[in-house]
Amino acid sequence: MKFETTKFKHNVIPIKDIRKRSKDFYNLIKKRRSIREFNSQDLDDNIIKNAILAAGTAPNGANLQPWHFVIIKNKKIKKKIRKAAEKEEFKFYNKTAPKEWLNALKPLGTNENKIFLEEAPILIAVFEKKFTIKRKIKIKNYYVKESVGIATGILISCLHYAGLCMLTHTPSPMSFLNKILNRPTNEKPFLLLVVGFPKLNCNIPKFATQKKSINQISSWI
Ligand code: IYR
Repeated sequence: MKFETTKFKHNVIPIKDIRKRSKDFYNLIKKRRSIREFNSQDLDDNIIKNAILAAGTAPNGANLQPWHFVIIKNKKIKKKIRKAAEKEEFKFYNKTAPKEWLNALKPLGTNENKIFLEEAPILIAVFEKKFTIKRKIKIKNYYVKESVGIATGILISCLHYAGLCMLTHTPSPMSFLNKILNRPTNEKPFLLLVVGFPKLNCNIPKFATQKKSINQISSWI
């Protein structure tokens, strides 16, 4: 493909508004919390569609867009995913997880029970594509983890901005998602986003509300 350009149109905003908007965004995003208790209130497809389209604008390696999103609404499939995830999580919590890891998870109070995978109205399985197959030819993708990570961040930000709650769930290993969702082997599950509204009186771990200060997370030189 040859190099062509097109004019960039930037929306110029006065600096005082930029200041305000940066603060507004921080005030909004700092309210995001991972929740694990969902009610079953349905969502319309357009809300999720817009969030997926937003994720698809993420900066990524060579604009090859190495991602695929599967939106799961079907109750039977959610049940299958819950069963398979709980099987893996049981092994994790009772056999394979190192003590150190289990200790790090203690303040979150997580365990192998993943009822939310059935209760939440929407699951979004995010897949990363190490390569793409076009007419039986393998096309390599670049910076796949970075690209899919950024896309997922935008997806989460969009859903939170819209007013929804989420959990980024990462059962390990997640290859059961390929089987259940019928995805090809060039796609690897990146994470499972559980989306919906919190149950009445939904609890969250206090520990997760404590965020590091600006001095702890940044150096200015
Ligand atoms: N995948 C497990 C364990 C887990 C791991 C991390 I790191 C967390 O931040 C939370 C949970 C689970 O989902 O329970």
